[in-house]
Amino acid sequence: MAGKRYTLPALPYSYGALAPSISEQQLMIHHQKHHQAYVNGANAVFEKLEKARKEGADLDMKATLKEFSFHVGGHRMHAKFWENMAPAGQGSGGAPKGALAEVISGEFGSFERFRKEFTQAAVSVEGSGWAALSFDPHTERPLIVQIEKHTVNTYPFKMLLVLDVWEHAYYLDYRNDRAKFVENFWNVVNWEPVEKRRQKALQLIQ
Ligand code: MN3
Repeated sequence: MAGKRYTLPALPYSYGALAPSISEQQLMIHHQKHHQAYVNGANAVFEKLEKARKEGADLDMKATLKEFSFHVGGHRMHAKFWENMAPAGQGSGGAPKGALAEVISGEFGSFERFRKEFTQAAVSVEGSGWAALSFDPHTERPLIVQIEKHTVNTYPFKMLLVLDVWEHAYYLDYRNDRAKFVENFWNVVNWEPVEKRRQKALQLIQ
């Protein structure tokens, strides 16, 4: 029996829903072309592995696994990215509330300080990568992560909030002005899934 393949998840809103932070055209290309390419790339590695096993052929395991990490990482990070945004005014923007607000201000001192550190991490990614807020359920502490490509410099922690700062994420709308894109990202952050991910991470070690 063939194993399951990765599939492109539908967005939880329409392509135009995040404008003007992210335009319809920018979001459509990002989802339909870039995200789809990571899904296809991951599935192509499955096919390569299955074919080599069937034929008893050797594979360059180092290269194959590096390729797999890149594509699966790209796929999963994008799926999280779409989920942790929402149209302005629909639960998005502003500061988190409740337990998440306490965890963030407990670690960073204030939401403003967290936002500043996260923004600086996002704006200063060298080349292609992500900024993320991760969470270690063992210490119950959140940690900002600056990721190269999709998986380099990550920790084995749950990703709570992710922001794609590859040029393909913003160049149609903002050209080289990544800082403006990051500033406008805060208007469409959806805190609800961020808190849900934190709760899920806590449950994993209980
Ligand atoms: Mn991307």
